[in-house]
Amino acid sequence: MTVDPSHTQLSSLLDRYLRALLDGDVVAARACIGDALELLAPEAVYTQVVAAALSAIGDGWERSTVTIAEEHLATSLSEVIVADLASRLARSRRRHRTVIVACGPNELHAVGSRIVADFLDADGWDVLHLGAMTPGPALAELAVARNASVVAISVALSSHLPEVGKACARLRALPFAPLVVLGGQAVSDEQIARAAGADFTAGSLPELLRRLDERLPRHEPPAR
Ligand code: B12
Repeated sequence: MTVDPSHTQLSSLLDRYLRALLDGDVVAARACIGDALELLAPEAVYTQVVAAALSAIGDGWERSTVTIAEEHLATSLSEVIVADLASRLARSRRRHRTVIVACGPNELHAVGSRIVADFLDADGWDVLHLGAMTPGPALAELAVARNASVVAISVALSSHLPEVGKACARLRALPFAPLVVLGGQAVSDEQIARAAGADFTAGSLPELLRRLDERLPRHEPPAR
């Protein structure tokens, strides 16, 4: 059961969680996530706690109040938390369609792509998650080999967009071209996604699931 949490409750929880991340204290971090799940739906815990904390860590790193070691510790612990949270997502019937999720060429920011992969898996897609720095030719090769319906690429840095554009062009030139979706911090709107050669982007994970479902609807089982 989740209720609308007060701003104060959430911000003190976020402070505790941030402390746990910076201390590298997995027990405390898990306890915070347990408390967050009492206040918020699992989907909201990803955005309002896990991603919000990493964003604060990034700001601290930029201002030199968070060290590189602390940032690495926090990211590594966040990966554990994200893996825990995946089992809390409501699961849908399988779609029998494959989605490849990957970070674009040169892209090391991989936590977001893992979350995208977990949401798609829970929504019934067969997900192949390739993680950081996936070269464009490898992506196209796998899309053919596994007959992928969708390729979702995560891009955090705008400077990576030209190489991502080349990867999109390769995918679109395939005989049975998959839908190509871009997202992540460097893809803040549809125009950026289209300019790079993608079909679309989505401003949130629920929107991603909805738009994919519109383009590739789930096959209904035959009526008895
Ligand atoms: C952790 C981290 C790293 C780690 C990444 C390790 C890893 N295993 O992922 C390391 C240390 C490698 C790193 C390196 C760098 N980083 Co860094 N990093 C971060 C940090 C702190 C957290 C990133 C994160 O995981 N966020 C949480 C996830 C959940 O958020 P997300 O990725 O945005 O994903 C969400 C959405 O965007 C969306 N989404 C993601 N992908 C997709 C895909 C699709 C298809 C869709 C629809 C949606 C979608 O869904 C997710 C869930 O909501 C951010 C701070 C921040 N504000 O995020 C900086 C940050 C992104 N990094 C930054 C920088 C500058 C760098 C470096 C250039 C630093 C350097 N000088 O070396 C390098 C670049 C490395 C590279 N080649 O990619 C800057 C980028 C600024 C900018 N916009 O240019 C940031 C913002 C820090 C800051 N405040 O300055 N970084």
